[in-house]
Amino acid sequence: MPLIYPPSDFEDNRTLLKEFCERHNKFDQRIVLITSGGTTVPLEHNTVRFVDNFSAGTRGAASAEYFLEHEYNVIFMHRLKSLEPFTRHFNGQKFMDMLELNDRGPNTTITVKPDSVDVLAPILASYKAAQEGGRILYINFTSVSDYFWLLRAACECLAAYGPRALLYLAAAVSDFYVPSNQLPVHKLQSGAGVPNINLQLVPKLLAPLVSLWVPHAYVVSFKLETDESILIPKSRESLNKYKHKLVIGNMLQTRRSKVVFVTLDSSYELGLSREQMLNGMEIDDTIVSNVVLNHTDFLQNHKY
Ligand code: 9Z3
Repeated sequence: MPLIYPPSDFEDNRTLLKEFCERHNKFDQRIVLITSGGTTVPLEHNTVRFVDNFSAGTRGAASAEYFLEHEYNVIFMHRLKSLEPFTRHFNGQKFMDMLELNDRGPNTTITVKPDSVDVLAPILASYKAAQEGGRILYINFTSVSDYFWLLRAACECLAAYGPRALLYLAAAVSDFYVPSNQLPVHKLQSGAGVPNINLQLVPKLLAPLVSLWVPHAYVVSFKLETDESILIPKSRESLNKYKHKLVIGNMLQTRRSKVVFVTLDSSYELGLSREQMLNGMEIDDTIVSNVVLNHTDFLQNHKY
């Protein structure tokens, strides 16, 4: 993995992570590291083109809001320009449509339309509370290599929390990459013919993360599949291999309405009915409540 060169803003992010973790590490405070969004795989050092994936970061951004509600301090490590907690509700034109321009001219004022106040007010209140309490730290990555550097740096800081740290690895991290020494420096030229792109397997960081970096933390990973018949077997395979606590399996097609919680000795499905979805409920709320219950249970039974 091209871990030789850290991203240019790496030291700044490391300082932010360190300060955030130290500031909140008192009494019984819990902390969650959420990874969110996809990662890019650059095809050139001066990157014009890259391989990407579908993830918009909805799962991670929504879950961050619910973890804050459960009194966790949150490190939100996300793909640059993917969805973020709170602002995700006003993506695209939604925000503009909530506003009204009054008295165009020198005395222009802007107000929130009365029927939008009910939507905006609770989200704004939660956003302000999280900001004012300094309870959420936003850190962003773009490429799979940036992601790895930051993940390791975050774990270095989280280790001090022992079992009070929860890792919620929801980012869709690329399984393939082009090694740094095989990347052309400059933009691939079409005149040079069809490029021969040789993708290699990305090493799974879950192995050192679980056994070395945060050995006492509660680690949850996500497993995404498109073939339902392999979802639970693959999730269990991951648990057996990496020895973490929980895999949350989801299908690309149904990830907004159902997931399966897989542990070494059990699996159970969580889902939303059509009616619940029409009422605006989010599966992420249910997922987070259940993860928090499992984490609480783990904390109560934890022995160093
Ligand atoms: C997930 O499975 C997430 O739930 C989604 C969320 C990426 C499906 P959205 O961004 O989607 O809300 O649209 N994340 C993990 C996916 C993944 O790549 N897992 C690896 C694997 O399946 C293991 S770490 O092999």
